[in-house]
Amino acid sequence: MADSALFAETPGELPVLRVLPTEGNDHSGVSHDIPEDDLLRMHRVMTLTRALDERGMRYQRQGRLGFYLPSTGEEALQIGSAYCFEAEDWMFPHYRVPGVALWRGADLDQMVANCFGNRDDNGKGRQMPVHYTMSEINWVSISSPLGTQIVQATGAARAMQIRGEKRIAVTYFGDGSSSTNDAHTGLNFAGVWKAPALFICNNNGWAISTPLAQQCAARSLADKAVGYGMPALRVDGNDVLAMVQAIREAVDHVRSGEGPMFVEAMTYRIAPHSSSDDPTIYQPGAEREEWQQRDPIARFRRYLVAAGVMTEDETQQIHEECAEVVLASFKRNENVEKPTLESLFDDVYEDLPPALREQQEYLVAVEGGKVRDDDSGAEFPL
Ligand SMILES: Cc1ncc(C[n+]2csc(CCOP(=O)(O)OP(=O)(O)O)c2C)c(N)n1
Ligand SMILES: [Mg+2]
Repeated sequence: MADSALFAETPGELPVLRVLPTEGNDHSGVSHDIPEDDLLRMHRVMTLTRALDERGMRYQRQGRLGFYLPSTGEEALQIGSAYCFEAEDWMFPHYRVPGVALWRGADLDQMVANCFGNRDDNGKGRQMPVHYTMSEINWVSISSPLGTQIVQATGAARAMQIRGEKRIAVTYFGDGSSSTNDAHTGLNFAGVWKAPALFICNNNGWAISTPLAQQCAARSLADKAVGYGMPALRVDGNDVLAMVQAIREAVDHVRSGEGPMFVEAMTYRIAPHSSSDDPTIYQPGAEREEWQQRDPIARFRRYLVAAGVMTEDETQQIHEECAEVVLASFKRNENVEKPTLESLFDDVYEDLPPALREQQEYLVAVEGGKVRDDDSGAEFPL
């Protein structure tokens, strides 16, 4: 990574932990103690995460889905970290880590139902696509406002500490989100309380069109941890085995009661921020292409094949299987009806107050064509 302008390693910075070679086929220096079955499952879930992205973006481009947000190229960061947690730990995620949910056994159909906001969606169509809610895997609902999950993780970790529990709170956030007020508040109080929280900063170099250097002057994001009184690690986020090594070390530290820890995982957003974005307008093309060559799935596959864990043909077969499973789920969910407009008013009050009941009846009447909406075509009042 030293050859990238974005992640130039200046003197004094923490080294970036790496296990797999960035290129080539010399795996003689690779060492780990991960059982073969786990390696295979890691590969499968990384491939499934990619397949979900590919189908989500395609459906959006075909006009069959309103919005999608990919994490393409960031699968190692997700699955390598997810591997290190226990089922009873709590996740406070951002929108760029669906693979963590898949690793924890999330129901793919439920995730796709969220993307369509249909009647099977446990969020009843009230969340943005890719903003999953899955309490059954200890996954807190994703918030669009950046950084809010960081304070939530600190609060939950503090509660776990007071109750004397062994579990930990894990939060994921981007490089841009590390500059929010909530990041400061969450990190600061986790440090003060020595709360069992793990902060994983997904440094993909960009906050939509803002490059890291335009929103943070620190030598590295890991440097920030010093000011909050917690140790930090930097790791190659495109190297799934390095992620396991780094996050294991961090989890051991946090679970032992020594306090929180900060991990800066270095990757690059090779995909658009979302289906609404065109990064070719602002990302240097050569840089993106260079990072596309560092695909974490291809890199892991080179190792798995070289180590005799699987053959090229088997990797291809898994790719096809994952694509099929995802396509079947999209086809199924595409045809599920949307929640009724009326249902927008449910779940807040046990008995709907009269003013809201009136609005509900009005909305239903407008939808049914019984009443003309006088406001239609009016300016949005802002
Ligand atoms: C508080 C807040 N400010 C701005 C936005 C608009 N916004 C949505 S995503 C995003 C970029 C976030 O970048 P980063 O934290 O690096 O995460 P990434 O998208 O790169 O994974 C911005 C500015 C928002 N959702 N919330
Ligand atoms: Mg980012």
